[in-house]
Amino acid sequence: MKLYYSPGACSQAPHILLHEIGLAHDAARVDLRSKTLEDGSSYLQINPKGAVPALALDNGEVLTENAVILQYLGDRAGSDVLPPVGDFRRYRVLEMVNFITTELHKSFSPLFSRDAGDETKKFFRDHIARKLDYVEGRLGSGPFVLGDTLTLADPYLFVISGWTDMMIGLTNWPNLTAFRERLMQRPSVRHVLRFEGLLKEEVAG
Ligand SMILES: N[C@@H](CCC(=O)N[C@@H](CS)C(=O)NCC(=O)O)C(=O)O
Repeated sequence: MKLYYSPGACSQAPHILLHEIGLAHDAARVDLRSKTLEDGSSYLQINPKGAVPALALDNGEVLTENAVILQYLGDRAGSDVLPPVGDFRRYRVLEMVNFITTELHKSFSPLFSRDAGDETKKFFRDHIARKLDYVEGRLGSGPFVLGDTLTLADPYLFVISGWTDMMIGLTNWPNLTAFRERLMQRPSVRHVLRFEGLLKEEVAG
């Protein structure tokens, strides 16, 4: 299978998950501005919506939408990253993934946009801050957002914590800060950050 990604984008969540669950994959970098791949071909032929992530499966299907790609990988893993149908813990994982994708992820889009004005950006920063207050309470001392076990929600929340660090600052959320630092120590996360050219000490060095 092949993951289409852009460095630091939400595609980093399935990228980390692929390493957590040890599924063999290729990763193809997408230029989101020009919608092209590194060989110059059009990414719109892979995903006409033009967004990452997309996951090309070995059977020729291309799956899109981050929350659904995460679920697909979770079911392929067959582990506690996504408990099986019938196990109520599954719905707790999906509840958190859905919260992250609908309440947090898309609220960052105006902050990254050149077209959004200061007032719009303030509105979304305040909105995100209120949602992060909820996450902060859920996280507690962790280690993961749903307690003792890493689930689909954690790599996704890791991405959100990075965007928060960049666009708002993490000062108001010590539990989220500690969560980010814990995840940063995981081999899967370090590997993906290095692969995407984002491992800070190496970028600085
Ligand atoms: N609905 C999609 C949205 C994904 C999305 O927002 N991806 C961003 C990067 S984090 C992107 O590719 N933006 C460029 C674009 O949409 O043209 C999903 O949940 O997977």
